Amino acid sequence: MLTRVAEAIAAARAVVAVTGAGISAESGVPTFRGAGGLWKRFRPEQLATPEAFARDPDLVWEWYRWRRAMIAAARPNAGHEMLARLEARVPRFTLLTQNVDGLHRLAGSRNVLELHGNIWRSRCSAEPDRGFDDRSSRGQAEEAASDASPAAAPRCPSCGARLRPDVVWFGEPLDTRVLEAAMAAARDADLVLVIGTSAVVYPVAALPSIARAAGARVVEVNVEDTPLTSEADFVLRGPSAIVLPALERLL
Ligand code: BJW
Repeated sequence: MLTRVAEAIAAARAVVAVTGAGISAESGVPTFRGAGGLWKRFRPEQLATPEAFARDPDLVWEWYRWRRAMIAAARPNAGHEMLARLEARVPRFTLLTQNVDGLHRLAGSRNVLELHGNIWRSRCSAEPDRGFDDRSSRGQAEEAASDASPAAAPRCPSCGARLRPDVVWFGEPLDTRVLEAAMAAARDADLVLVIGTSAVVYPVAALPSIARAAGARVVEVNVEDTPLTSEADFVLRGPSAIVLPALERLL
């Protein structure tokens, strides 16, 4: 199976990788669903919806600061690194990620579309176009927060409204331009690698089917079955930090 997938990659002109939380699991970043997943311990409707933020922005920020601390300590793993190298080997390669952890770029991937945003950015809840990069030591968002209590939701330095993490919560639309670019890449692909996602969150979960309907072959890399498994042309069962480098050795 691994050899046939390697041959399909070698023959492809346009490859799309769709990644989810599972690719970062071996970097120590918890997934959302399944054993040890965040949604086993936390309720999405209390933390990852616009209503939750309106109700208790301090609680939401506490959760995101805790996750930022975990992600700050994480390094890209062999799976992220393989995809970064693959980009250089394939004529057209697009990485579509649901992950907000930024580990793909840290691994060296360049053509990355972050469909659910990035945990290191925040933006004004009143004026969404006003965004902040909080990664560089203490960003403006953190500065603003420290004026109040360290646990409080930070405020926009320009207008005083609350800042929010620049991620996509349930019930919110994905950035139209990013989603359209992702759909165009999916339609253009000869081969789609779907890696470490439970494939239950839409619209991203529909991208492999969109690609397949346009003629692409679909490869799933996951430690367990997902709703996508039955329509995948190839299924590589195992941890992505093991499976992806093994695949690369056959290229
Ligand atoms: C490994 C591994 C290893 C582990 N190696 N593998 C159509 C049908 C039904 C519902 C909807 C629909 N359209 C929209 C909806 C509603 C909703 C939705 O999809 N709900 C479903 C859950 C039912 N979608 C939305 O609300 C989206 N918005 C939207 O559609 O807007 C429409 C709209 C238009 C106009 C106006 C208004 C609205 C937004 C979705 C946002 C999702 N947000 C989150 C949080 C992001 C921020 C944050 O991180 O805090 O995104 S939820 C969470 O799930 C996160 C993830 O990106 C996302 C997907 O999870 P993922 O990555 O798949 O992780 P897991 O944990 O689920 O799976 C991990 C996998 O890895 C497992 O399979 C493991 O087996 C595997 N694994 N170790 C390989 N080592």
